[in-house]
Amino acid sequence: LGQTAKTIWFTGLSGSGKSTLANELEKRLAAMGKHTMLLDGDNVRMGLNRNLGFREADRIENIRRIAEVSKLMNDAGLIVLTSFISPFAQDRQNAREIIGDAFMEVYVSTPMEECERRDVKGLYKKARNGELDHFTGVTSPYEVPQHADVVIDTSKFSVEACVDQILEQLKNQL
Ligand code: GGZ
Repeated sequence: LGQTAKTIWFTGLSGSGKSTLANELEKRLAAMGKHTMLLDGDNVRMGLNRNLGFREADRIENIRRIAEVSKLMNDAGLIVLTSFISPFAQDRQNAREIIGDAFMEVYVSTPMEECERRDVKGLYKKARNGELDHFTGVTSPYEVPQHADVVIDTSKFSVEACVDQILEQLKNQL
């Protein structure tokens, strides 16, 4: 394909803006002639991982499978973008080891208050009301990344500016 494989691994709370940034980055990469694959809840949790929920063991297995699939797609030469909360540091570390040098971690650091204010799907409200168990940030932990390659707060910058920041980091690596 004449391109260097990468996995751009987005992590952050529900509502932080991971999928918005991943989708916009994918468009920008496509415009540069790059071949990409975006993995998110819609295409992974509905299919390959449909037997997994949100308990700790299920999240661990969710992320493990996504890392292995990303690795396979990198081997096929694709630039992979993954958009999952991936709340546990150990699992992100395992993903980094599975994927190797191609791995790039993007921490979408939008504060919890802003994610909860957005509450696009009403899930924070449900979690607060006790209608949704194991909800990240409310009744399930999110371990803040200590070694992210890029850290972006979507409450401070436009989508375009956030994507520019990621592309700046990717520059010379593609
Ligand atoms: C967290 C949940 C939950 C619970 C459903 N906790 O904002 P969304 O809706 O579109 O994205 C969230 C998505 C999280 O799935 P991931 O595969 O990214 O999670 S993990 O990486 O931790 O395995 C949210 C929705 O699923 N959702 N229930 N209890 N998010």
